[in-house]
Amino acid sequence: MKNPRKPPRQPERNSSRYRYDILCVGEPLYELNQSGDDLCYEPGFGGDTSNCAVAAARQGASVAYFTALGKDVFGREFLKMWAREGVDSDAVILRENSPTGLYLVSHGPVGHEFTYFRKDSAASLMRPEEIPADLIRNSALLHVSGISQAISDSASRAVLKAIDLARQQDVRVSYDPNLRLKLWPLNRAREVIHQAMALCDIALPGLEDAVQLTGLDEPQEMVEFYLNLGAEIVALSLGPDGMMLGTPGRVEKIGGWELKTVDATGAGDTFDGAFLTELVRGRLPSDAARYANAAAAISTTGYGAVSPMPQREDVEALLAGLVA
Ligand code: KDG
Repeated sequence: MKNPRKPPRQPERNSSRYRYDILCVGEPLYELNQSGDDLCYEPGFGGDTSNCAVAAARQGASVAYFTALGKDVFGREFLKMWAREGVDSDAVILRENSPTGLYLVSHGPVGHEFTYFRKDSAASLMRPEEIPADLIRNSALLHVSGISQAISDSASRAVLKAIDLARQQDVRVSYDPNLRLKLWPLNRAREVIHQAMALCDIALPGLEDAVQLTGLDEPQEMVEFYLNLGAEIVALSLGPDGMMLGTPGRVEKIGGWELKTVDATGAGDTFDGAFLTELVRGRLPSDAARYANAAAAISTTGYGAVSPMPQREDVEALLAGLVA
């Protein structure tokens, strides 16, 4: 059954009600990314919702992030990185005795593989009562993900509390399933993710995740599945082939870009941040999708989740045909 919802509302940028265009909630992970064939790992920043926050800030959105960090070197590096990127982290909780999560990205013939060191991390201890209600009320849009819910039961409930507060305050909600089967089994993931996505306005699944979560074969059917679940806008990412966009009564394919990919880590998060920024700026979903496809393509041309993310001028140059 389609969930009952309020009439669609475009988030208004810079209206007096909202201090932030986008608030992201989840777990940042310090990143070590294999930069060549040998065991040489370059430091960087990851964590899907933090990636989305940075991508949005680079496109000009006003962004806040909420999580918990350890009082450790990686936690301090995240605070410095968000400050450099213009992502507000004032509400981030610092925990004395729990670490900031870490992951390795290794590259092989079938693409990238993640190895996590995040058990009992500061973010995984997130509890519903820690969710900052004021921050949600002051944001036009809340963005969360399946990873934000996979890291622990209490974090999962915290995400549901954030969604609930957003709905009460008429704040739009976007959700990327970001299925990570190293974190939880498929059946549990499907149940939790679809329960949450039924409460969201914007669904941002990737094709491989949607195949597993919906059990469907055709992208068009997957888009319809998420529209029926309750989203007003579904952006199904098809990787280099672009994306399939669903809005009530219309499903269309929007082509992608073939740039020289070296590492696709964070490309989906870059898509999310760019797409949400453009929606918040009042652009049509199809224009937002074209823009976000270009941003995501650029993000695959360098190693790491965050460092190759484009600034707005890079995306506009690609769209204008100024870059091959
Ligand atoms: O989408 C990229 C993220 O998956 C990566 O940065 C790490 O958040 C991460 C995770 O938990 O896999």
